[in-house]
Amino acid sequence: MQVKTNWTLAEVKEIYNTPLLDLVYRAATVHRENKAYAEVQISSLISIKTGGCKEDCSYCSQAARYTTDVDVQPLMAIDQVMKRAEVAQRNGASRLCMGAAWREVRDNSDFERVLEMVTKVNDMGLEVCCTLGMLTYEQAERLKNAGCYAYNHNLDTSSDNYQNVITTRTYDDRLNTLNNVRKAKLSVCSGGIVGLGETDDDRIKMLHTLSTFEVHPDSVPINALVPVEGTPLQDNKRTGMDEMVRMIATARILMPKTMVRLSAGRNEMSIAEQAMCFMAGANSIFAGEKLLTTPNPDFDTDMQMFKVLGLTPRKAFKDKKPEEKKEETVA
Ligand code: SAM
Ligand code: DTB
Ligand code: SF4
Repeated sequence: MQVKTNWTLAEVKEIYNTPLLDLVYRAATVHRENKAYAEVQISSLISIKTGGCKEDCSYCSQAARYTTDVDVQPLMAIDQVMKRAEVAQRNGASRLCMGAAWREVRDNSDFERVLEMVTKVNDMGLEVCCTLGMLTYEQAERLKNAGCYAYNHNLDTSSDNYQNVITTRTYDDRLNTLNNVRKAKLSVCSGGIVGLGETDDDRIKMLHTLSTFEVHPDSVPINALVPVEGTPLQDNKRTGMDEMVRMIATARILMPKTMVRLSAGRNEMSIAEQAMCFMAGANSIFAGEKLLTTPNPDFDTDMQMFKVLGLTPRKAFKDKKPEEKKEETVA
């Protein structure tokens, strides 16, 4: 399967604006060229450091400046993380994503502790993903050497809309970290949120940015905004199923080899709504009763859904390591 990285904005727009069922049909056709189309990656999230973040991301329960229900928790002990990792693995997760409410990583004892967690969780046979805020190249390299597999760093929205959502950093800061992550040969995970108050054009532009990276992200999470009381976006209306399906299907067509993750928002979706997302090419989810700070379907509920839909959990490390991956790129 060839991967195209020179999509024009007009091409992305045309795909995105296809009537929904035609779009799903096309995306499903692309997805079925992948022989593992019925496999879904299960990733479990742990918030290893919660709340008290100095950034002003207007969707986030963990920003110190908003009054939300989230209690500030210091960096978790390594044993506690290991216990959570064991439960996730027993429940079928192949990847563990550790999230910290940091603006950026600092070279201090907390980072040393995270590196130790990474090594220990990797030794259990789980793919380790971290999402810790901005990183330098050296920090990305240290994560990689400790056994980290992937790094999540979302663009969230278009560059035009970024300052309406976050003012304490720039889009270029985000792109810069993603560059450091790719250079350190970590698997790149980057996506966005639907329901921030963005326009269709913002969604199209974000997908255009992701799908014209020199190498496509290895995974693209598509989150539906979870409106959190106390944040500026608390009253935003629930994201429609059609909006999630459209984003996922467009991402699948643009980035055929990428894992497209149906991320936050599943707690409010029926099995039928999620089925449309899998049909449209989603092949990864976050499972376990909590995302970082908000509820998510529990493992048993998801296993029942997998049974109904004929989906199977994907095994860890099925992909070649990112450094061994050579894409056939159409220039
Ligand atoms: N602090 C780090 C950062 O910002 O990169 C890592 C943790 S941050 C919580 C990870 C991602 O979670 C954000 O980039 C955003 O895409 C997503 N997220 C946070 N709050 C959300 C919400 N209420 N609804 C949907 N997605 C959310
Ligand atoms: C991603 O794209 N979504 C996850 C993960 N990467 C870190 C986080 C979703 C957070 C939803 C809100 C919360 O639970 O605080
Ligand atoms: Fe902090 Fe990340 Fe939340 Fe932004 S999204 S406030 S950087 S934890």
